[in-house]
Amino acid sequence: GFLENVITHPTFLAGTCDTSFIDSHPELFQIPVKRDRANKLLCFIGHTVVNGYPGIQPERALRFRDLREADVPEIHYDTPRPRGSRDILREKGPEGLAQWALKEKKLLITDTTMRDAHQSLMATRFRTADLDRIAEATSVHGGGLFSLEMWGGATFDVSMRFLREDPWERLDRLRAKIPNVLFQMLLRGSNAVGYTNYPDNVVQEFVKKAAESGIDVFRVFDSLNWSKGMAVAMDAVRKSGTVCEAAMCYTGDILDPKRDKYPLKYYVELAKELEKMGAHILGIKDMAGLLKPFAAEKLIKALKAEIGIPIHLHTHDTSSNGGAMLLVAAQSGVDIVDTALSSVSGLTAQPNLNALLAVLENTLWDPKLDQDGLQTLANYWETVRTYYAPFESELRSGTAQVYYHEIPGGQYSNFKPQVEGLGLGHRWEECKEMYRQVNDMFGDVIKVTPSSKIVGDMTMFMVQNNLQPEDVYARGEDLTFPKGVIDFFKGMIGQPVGGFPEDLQKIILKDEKPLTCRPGELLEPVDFAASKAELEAKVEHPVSERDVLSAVLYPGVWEEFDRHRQEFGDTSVLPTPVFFYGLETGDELNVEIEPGKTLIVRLNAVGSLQKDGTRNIYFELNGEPRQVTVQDLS
Ligand code: 3PY
Ligand code: ZN
Repeated sequence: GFLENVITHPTFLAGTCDTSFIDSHPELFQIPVKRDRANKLLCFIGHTVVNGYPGIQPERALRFRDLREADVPEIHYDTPRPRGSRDILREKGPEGLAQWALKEKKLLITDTTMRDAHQSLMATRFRTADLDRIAEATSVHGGGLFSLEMWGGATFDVSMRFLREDPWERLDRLRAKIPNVLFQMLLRGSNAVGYTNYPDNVVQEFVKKAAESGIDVFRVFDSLNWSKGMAVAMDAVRKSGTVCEAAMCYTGDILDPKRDKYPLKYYVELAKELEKMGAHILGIKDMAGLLKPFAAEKLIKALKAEIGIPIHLHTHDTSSNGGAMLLVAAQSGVDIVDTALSSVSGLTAQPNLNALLAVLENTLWDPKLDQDGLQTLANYWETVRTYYAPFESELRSGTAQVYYHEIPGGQYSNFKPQVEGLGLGHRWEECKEMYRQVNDMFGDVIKVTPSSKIVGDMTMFMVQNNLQPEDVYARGEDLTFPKGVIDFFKGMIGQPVGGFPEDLQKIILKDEKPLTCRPGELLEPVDFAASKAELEAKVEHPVSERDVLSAVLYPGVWEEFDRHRQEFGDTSVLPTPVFFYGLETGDELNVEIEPGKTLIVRLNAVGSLQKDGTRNIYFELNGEPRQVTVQDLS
């Protein structure tokens, strides 16, 4: 790279320079870096051309040339951003913001398009490139939204594990373009953005960094509704000066007298407790979409009478009753609701934002948002969604079955491919039935990440091994249960409402003793400085504090992501159609690797398989021929 560039420079070749020539010509250092970057991207594209993208079955892959570029609504560079909810937070602080939300007559709206909608419809696969391109327009046309849910939940893990991009950078890039609307994230209490309890100081450090990086509202929940598992995260949020939205997860059916484990009284007591613990906003997290319209009326009215903080309602439209439920909730006094832009709404995602706005027009609750502008955002996502077709779940219509199996929307689009991956696709109906039975065996638990994953793991274990519940009770001593299930019964993610079913706990733990305290009390705090040094020694380059956090949360995943970044550079700049599907001979593409710097890439030919298992790929880069060699893994 660099040396080549120096030694081919005419002055160097003429032998007329000493080292001061290098000192006075810093561009010698820059040119090869740029070339290196383009080359790395070509290697990545070449790799995808030859081998496809990991996790996409070749028969489900799309073609770059068939995918249309999405229309981005035009925003003039000096169009001022509307004064938004984030300006209110800046002026009034979290308590003032909550008071404002409480007093507003209109229904306040959160848009989940950038987080839960794609988590629930296409396994969290939306890439930063697609989010970034619509960010400015979102800031303008979505300027009247209460918040954008755009981080947390599964996005953190998936962005590193599958998309090979840095979740922190996604946050930076969106924040830079959307200064006016509150950014909201989903935080799984002591499980942070993971699937297991972390030491307290990891949760604290994570919240601190997320707040510094631009998160304004943290929706904190515990997957068993165990308030003890939420306290550390809630305190950290309050300390960071951001908005603490404590959420209780809704399960069962408060209208059904036979489902008496989680009656209205249970939710009212929990809400009061969360308010006492310092919540600025109460979240109701209806992760599976089980809250029926008239149950919502009963719940919201009761809560409004008992608590003094605003209520933010989250649901999933799996049954297709979600829109109706939100209307009843609005009428009953709910303050804020979650919805998604129409083209990524419905089914296992949130109810339709644009449609809700249309029906609230000329009512007391009219959110008075920019309906035409929000339609242009929905149009953008309609095209972008086509890029992600291989990740779509096959659910075609709303289903009343969800009231029976209770699978959360965010799990559904992931669980089905997992079942298929085990070769159990033909037994999908049986899996949903077994999910319900496992829930009964576990004592009717709250099911949301990670408890829902544990129920799912047990379900797949039982279906795969042809076990019925009675088999587990009869010969459980001889079975090796999935690790997550054992940890759950050990108390490693906390204590379920009403405790564990003791007979099953004994069978699963064998002779091990369960915890009854908070796991965070037992986990050793992480020494971040030592972790940083260790990590740098291991990967042989400097890492940021945010990298250290990513690596502490997801050690193996982060390392693989980092290896990708070292080998191919920042591939998040590639448009999605080429990132997933590569190019075919004759295809040409523009890549903006940074503002104002565009590469024009054309694929000219793919060479034949060589003895060493590689192929040469012939590109044109900005009109110049370029060749890379990649391993053919087939
Ligand atoms: C998550 O934790 O990712 C969820 O969306 C739970 O509903
Ligand atoms: Zn959700």
